[in-house]
Amino acid sequence: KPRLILILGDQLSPDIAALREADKSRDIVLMAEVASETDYVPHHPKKIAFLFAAMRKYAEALRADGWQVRYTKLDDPDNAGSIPGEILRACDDASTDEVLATEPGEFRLIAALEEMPIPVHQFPDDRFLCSHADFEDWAEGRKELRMEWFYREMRRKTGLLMDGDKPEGGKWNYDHDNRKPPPGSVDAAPMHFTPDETVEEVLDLVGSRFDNNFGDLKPFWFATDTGQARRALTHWVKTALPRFGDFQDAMMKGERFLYHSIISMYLNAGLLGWREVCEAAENAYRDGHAPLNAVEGFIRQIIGWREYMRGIYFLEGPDYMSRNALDHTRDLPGFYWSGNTDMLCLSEAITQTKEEAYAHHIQRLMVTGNFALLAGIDPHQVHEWYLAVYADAYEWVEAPNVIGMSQFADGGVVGSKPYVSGGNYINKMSDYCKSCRYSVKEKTGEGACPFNALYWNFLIRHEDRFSNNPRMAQMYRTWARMDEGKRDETLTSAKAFLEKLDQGAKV
Ligand code: FAD
Ligand code: DLZ
Ligand code: SF4
Repeated sequence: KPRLILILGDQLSPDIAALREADKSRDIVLMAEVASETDYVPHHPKKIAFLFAAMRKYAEALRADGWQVRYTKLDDPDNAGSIPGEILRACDDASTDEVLATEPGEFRLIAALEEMPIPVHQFPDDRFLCSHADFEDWAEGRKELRMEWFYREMRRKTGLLMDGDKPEGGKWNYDHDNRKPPPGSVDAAPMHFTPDETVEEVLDLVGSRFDNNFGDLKPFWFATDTGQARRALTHWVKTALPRFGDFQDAMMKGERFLYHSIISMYLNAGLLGWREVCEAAENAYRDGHAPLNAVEGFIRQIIGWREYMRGIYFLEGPDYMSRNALDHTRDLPGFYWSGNTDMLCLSEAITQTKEEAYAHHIQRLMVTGNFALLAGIDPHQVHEWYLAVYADAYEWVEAPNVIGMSQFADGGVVGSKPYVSGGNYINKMSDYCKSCRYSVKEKTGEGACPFNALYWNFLIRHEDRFSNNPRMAQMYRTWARMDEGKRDETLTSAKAFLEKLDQGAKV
């Protein structure tokens, strides 16, 4: 009898583990668009459309390669509405009870497969460089799980940018060169793809079913198969990688992509693999096309941060998403769903998120993330927002970035200090402040940049926890030196702002 081979929406790699175990002549590949996956958070319509289009094209490619594929569309009247439901229905129809899967990237779905009335064999997802066991070994006995040490091991393991057993150029990390303020103009743009018939069909479906979700469905220009994603990668390496490093942390009004690669959604869904991506970048360096600071910075994001975040998610376990080390309870402000705020940095980041299902790292960390942390927003609500609104968001990568790196809700597993800043940092790294209603130079009062007073308010609120942190001591000394009137004014200013926020007034 046949076996069912489950392939999820973010498992669209040609060599995904469960498929490698399968027998083309007898087994049936099972893929399903289901409400339980589209609705666990209100995903951005572009994200849903991207995944459905990529799933449908992947299924077509398997069929063309001789596989038998059972594909359930979302509007199929018999759709069981969940992955377990679709497995059971398919088992019934094919008179089988043998199911092979690749381990999902989310505890919720792993548990759902484990709890099925029939056994579902889950193979490890070996599309990653570091297995769960390897990460556990690395973490074992360490007081601090520093990404930098993990990254160096990954460099040695892969041989990427290595010169024998030494790092290329003599240093492991060239981040110091990667902090330039925004350039005068940007001479790069991600490759756009015109929707084909499959994409158009999906756009119709998503447009009618998810019209109420946050986010614009059109224009839709993402790559939706491996061939296209590879073209997008090649285009980026040629046109933008050389300047990626320099402007990695910069933000610019109206410039949504700068020199970023815009490949995270392709990597996370399986259209691209980490190795081909890193090798493309390394080759550009070896050919003299891109400088070391750009290529090292990029490779570090992929074999360092991306793998490290996945390791943390699986190491920490399912309760990670409900951690709230700083006891933050304020509701997520309504403007996260509209962009309707006078704070220009936030309105830029949120508006582009609405239109593109994308914001780059510093926007996510130092604008939307920083504000939520300073304002004391409930980290679980912040987590659900990020999981919904970005085309690249899956819990294994989103949660360690949000709960850990951005909100410090894990109490310091990912970061040794919280990523908070006043308006100064944003002003240094962007050109936003000069067109903002608020004045970044002013520290208190109605017209002052809200980040300024909120920053001190955060530090004082959490003085017990952070004043002994050597990396933050300097800021507490600065506070102590401020005259008392100024300190009172600062805290009063923060309080007035937060009251306005709580009343739902426009800020
Ligand atoms: P580039 O800047 O070109 O970087 C290259 C690649 O490196 C990315 O495609 C990505 O695969 C990888 N990468 C870079 N930083 C990270 C990181 N911190 N963690 C994991 N991979 C990284 N990334 C996601 O893929 N999914 C998420 O849901 C997600 N949520 C985030 C939430 C917050 C609060 C923060 C601060 C970061 C988050 N990131 C997430 C990481 C990062 O912002 C995105 O990977 C990046 O912006 C994607 O754009 P890009 O492809 O243009 O990346
Ligand atoms: C994100 C997502 C969405 C929106 N829809 C589907 C779907 O209909 N079918 C499917 O197989 N997968 C979908 N996914 C991806 C899953 O949510 C993802 O596999 C898990 O969250 C594990 O990472
Ligand atoms: Fe953002 Fe403050 Fe700058 Fe306005 S002044 S853009 S709120 S940092």
